[in-house]
Amino acid sequence: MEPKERSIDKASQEMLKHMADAGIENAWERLEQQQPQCGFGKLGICCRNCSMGPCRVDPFGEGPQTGICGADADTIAARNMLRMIAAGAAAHSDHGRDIAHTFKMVVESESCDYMIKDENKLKAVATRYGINTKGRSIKEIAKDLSDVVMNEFGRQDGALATAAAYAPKTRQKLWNQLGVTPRSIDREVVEIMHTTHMGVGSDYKNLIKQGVRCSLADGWGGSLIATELSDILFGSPQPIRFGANLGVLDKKKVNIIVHGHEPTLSDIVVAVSQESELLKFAKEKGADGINIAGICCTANEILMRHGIPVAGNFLQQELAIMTGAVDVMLVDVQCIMPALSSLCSCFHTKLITTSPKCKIVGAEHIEFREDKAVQIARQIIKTAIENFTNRKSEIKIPKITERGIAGFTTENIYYALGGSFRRSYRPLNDAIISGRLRGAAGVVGCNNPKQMHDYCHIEMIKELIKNDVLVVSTGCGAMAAGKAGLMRPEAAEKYCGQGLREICETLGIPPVLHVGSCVDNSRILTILANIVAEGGLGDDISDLPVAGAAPEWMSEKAVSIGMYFVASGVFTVVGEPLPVLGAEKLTKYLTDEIEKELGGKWAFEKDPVKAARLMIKHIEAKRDALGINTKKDRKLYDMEERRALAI
Ligand code: SF4
Ligand code: MSK
Repeated sequence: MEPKERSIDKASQEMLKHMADAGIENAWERLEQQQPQCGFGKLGICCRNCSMGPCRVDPFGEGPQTGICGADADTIAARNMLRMIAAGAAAHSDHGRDIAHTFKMVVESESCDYMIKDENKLKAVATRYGINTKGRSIKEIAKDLSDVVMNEFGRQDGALATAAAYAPKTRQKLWNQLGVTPRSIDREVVEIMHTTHMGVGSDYKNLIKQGVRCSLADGWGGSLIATELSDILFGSPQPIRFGANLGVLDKKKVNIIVHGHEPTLSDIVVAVSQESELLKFAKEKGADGINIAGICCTANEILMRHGIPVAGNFLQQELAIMTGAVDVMLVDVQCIMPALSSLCSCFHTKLITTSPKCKIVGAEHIEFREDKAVQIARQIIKTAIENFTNRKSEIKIPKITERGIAGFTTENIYYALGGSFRRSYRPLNDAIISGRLRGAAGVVGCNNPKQMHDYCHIEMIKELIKNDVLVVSTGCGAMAAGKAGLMRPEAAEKYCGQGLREICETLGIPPVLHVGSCVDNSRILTILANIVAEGGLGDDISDLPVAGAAPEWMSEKAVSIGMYFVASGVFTVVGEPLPVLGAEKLTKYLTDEIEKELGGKWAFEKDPVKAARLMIKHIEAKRDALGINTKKDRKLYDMEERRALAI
């Protein structure tokens, strides 16, 4: 397959050719080696939950229709899906727990390498949980908040305080009625593992109920805690310019790529990298400086807060090493291909793992400890500087970089969408009600070599913004949009329909708003909650003219994310179908019947333009239901009437 058929990204195409010329394999070739992939696995109808199996159900109806224990296709596929949700929710929420531990350390220690950088956000978050902030010191407030969030992971009684503090009341009422209110984060993950054990649950609807509850503990729990505490500790993002793609690597500088998800170490690496002593050491070794760039969501975290450039998204991790210019690939957790180890051994690149949860054979392990963060960051940077002199192969960095604006959050979107003087979602709601904006869509998630790299993200986004749908994006999808120039304000003129273009041009914002990393999908939830609270667009998230999509998803986290969006009332389209198609009743339930219960449902559509049209159709149907699609006569206001509008 030609590079052009694998990726729409020019820099990636260049590196894919370079890889082919060098005879080095990559994820696309390993996908080809896997063909044909197991049909039972794809359809979700194989089970190895006990040693009577593995069992599989014949999708053509000729062979066995149950496993040895009698589990049918719907039970098996539902159990498999639940275990994906459990893994995804655990990954996000364990990330949240790690940040919560760092926060606790800051609260308890007199001096450590971290501090509370955003005191206003601390107070705002504490207030949400009902913590008194008046007349109290920052430490006192932070201590109470730390106790509350720590309790969220292992609480034994009651329900998740975070979901109660952030989700719209109408939604909470519905969850209570349906019995899916999350109780505690760890409990919901554990309960999935119990429920899906051999001989426990076999009613597919009841199984999905637990999947819903666990995913809610992720979105409105673990992920949300990760986002909020990261803002408090590392600073809330503000709109910031950034560069994206492999061209951000610098041949003359020491290049360190941070890759994974957790910002705790990378945030310190960024700060320490500009210390004069380290810069001097780099100079002594012949380098012009120290260049930090990111891959995957660690990149998004430090991009949003420091404007650190993005080297690439998930499928570019191997391509970055191929440049020969990466002195250290520093990884934390999640989305790190084990293949990096053998690939790095072809170059001088040092692969450094830092988490006890993520060790890779062949990588150097420098264990990260929050209480020694600066010391460890310095050690890693020194290792990279020393390794600069070991570069052996030809350096080949594609001269391709795009620029854009990132750093939008639930809080600063007020300003971005309303101008400097109106701290409210009113302008956004009004734009939707007037029809200038038809609605909003979240386009998020990974890359997957089964789909042309970045193609589905970009084509879907273009179709949405052409139809006046504002797009918010996270994760690798956001990076795809950034690399394609869709996060430049100028993109509005080229790609948007008239309504969205006018809004972008008036406010100077891009038509695609970068709202962060995978855990920051919680920002999309809280944006939706704010739109509901602002009023005029129904009483619940399920009333809003919005939709979500993960056109190139691959990670189990995406299944948890998709499920919590559906459970929050959002129509959610994924490219690669969930592995449930071998289970007829379950598929119908997830893509149709579940909407009557939760207000949201799943859809599977690989063609990104067709998928975007499904989303637009849904948005228009919601507008119809709200009664805001009727064309109103233009009204000329006199001054008194204008004052009465109070805008
Ligand atoms: Fe087979 Fe049932 Fe065991 Fe699964 S749990 S492997 S379907 S016997
Ligand atoms: S990094 S989970 S490939 S978005 Fe968050 Fe990208 Fe998906 Fe990993």
